[in-house]
Amino acid sequence: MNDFLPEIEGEVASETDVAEPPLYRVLLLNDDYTTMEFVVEILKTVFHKSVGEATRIMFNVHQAGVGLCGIYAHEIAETKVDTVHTLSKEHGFPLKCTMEKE
Ligand code: TYC
Repeated sequence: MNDFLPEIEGEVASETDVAEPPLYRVLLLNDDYTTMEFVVEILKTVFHKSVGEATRIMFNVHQAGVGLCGIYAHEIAETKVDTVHTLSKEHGFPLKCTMEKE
């Protein structure tokens, strides 16, 4: 027996035994004051979207009221939401962002 390795009894762990961290949708909310250019810039810089994808998401939020920016682990989602709010305030916009469990 190898004293340095833990003894494993029973079956080999299957993929379903491995705990997956919960994921969170980060959503952008529409408002009447934030400029379309600023929202596209946020989607490019904070969410790493291409210009085309950022523009598509921005128009989707503008029309539907809410839209998906990305899906992340809890701490990353929280940081994205905080960054959006900090940048929005710095630029004098009321842009809001939320997160919800997948
Ligand atoms: N509705 C804004 C306008 O007409 C644009 C906008 C889009 C604002 C998406 C916020 O999440 C948003 N200037």
